[in-house]
This record gives sequence, structure tokens and C-alpha cells, in this order.
Amino acid sequence: MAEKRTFTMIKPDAVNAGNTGAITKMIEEAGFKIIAMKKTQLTKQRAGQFYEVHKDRPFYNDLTSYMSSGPIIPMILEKDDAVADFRKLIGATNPKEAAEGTIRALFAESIEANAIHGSDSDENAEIEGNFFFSETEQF
Ligand code: IDP
Ligand code: MG
Repeated sequence: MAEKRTFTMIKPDAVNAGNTGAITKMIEEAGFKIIAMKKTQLTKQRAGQFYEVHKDRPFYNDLTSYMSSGPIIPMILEKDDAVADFRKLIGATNPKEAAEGTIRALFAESIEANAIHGSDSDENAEIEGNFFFSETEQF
């Protein structure tokens, strides 16, 4: 079961721009089932915890400020090859390099405010899903 799931969040720029519906539609049309979803906001401290792996990168302080600047929509998604297929659907980190038709190509504002997160491994998908959702919220 775990290897068929991934974790995503629609980031503050995309929520603020009113793109939640369009992005969620693309996710469902690509064959992902939404297992859990909510609207919430991170504190700077919790954003720091989520992105702890990047704590030594030059963009870490800006990233955690941006990620705590407004509401986000975290979701757990299910599909065969969920992690890899979802990374394809969202496109490269830098929207200038993201393939045409991907979520980041369509909706990202910049390399930082890039509309959406996607887990990079089965292990991180589980850790990140559990960061936002309890077991009883996962259907
Ligand atoms: P990913 O989200 O495509 O997996 P990561 O390298 O894991 O990319 O970086 C996490 C997030 O940090 C990115 O989605 C983006 O919001 C931000 N980020 C990554 N690289 C840069 C950068 O060079 N400048 C500013 N922000 C960045
Ligand atoms: Mg990453």
C-alpha cells in the first residue's frame, strides 16, 4: 500500500492565486485518488521542520518564510507508481525548465514559489503524509 501513495501540498502562491481547483482537477484527471486533503497554514518553525533536509542551503530561510506566508493544501494521493508519476505531473523545480503542460509550467511563479510539492521517494511520502495527517484522516 505505502509504495502506491505520495504526498503533495499546493503551496501558498497557488492557493492565493485561486488555482486550487484547477490543480486538484489536473491531479484527479491524471488518475490520482485523493486519500486525505485539508487547508492549513504552517508556522515558520514547522515549515523549517518540513524542509529540514535543506537547512544548509542558501534559500532555506526564504523558503520557510514563503511556505508559512499563507494557507496550503496538503494531500495524500494514491495511484500505481504514485511518487514517480506525480513528479512527472508537476515538472521540474524551476518552472522555466518544467515540461509543457506540467503543473509547475502552468502555475508556478518562480523557482521558489513553484505552486506545488511532490515527495521524492516512497519513504519521504510516508513521513510527509504523517507530518500533516493522522491515520484516521486517511481514507
Ligand atoms: P522539489 O520541490 O522539486 O523537490 P527541492 O530541491 O526539494 O525541489 O527544493 C524544495 C523547494 O525549495 C522547491 O520546491 C522550491 O520551492 C525551493 N527551492 C529549491 N531550489 C531553490 C532555489 O534555488 N532558490 C529558491 N528556492 C528554491
Ligand atoms: Mg524535494
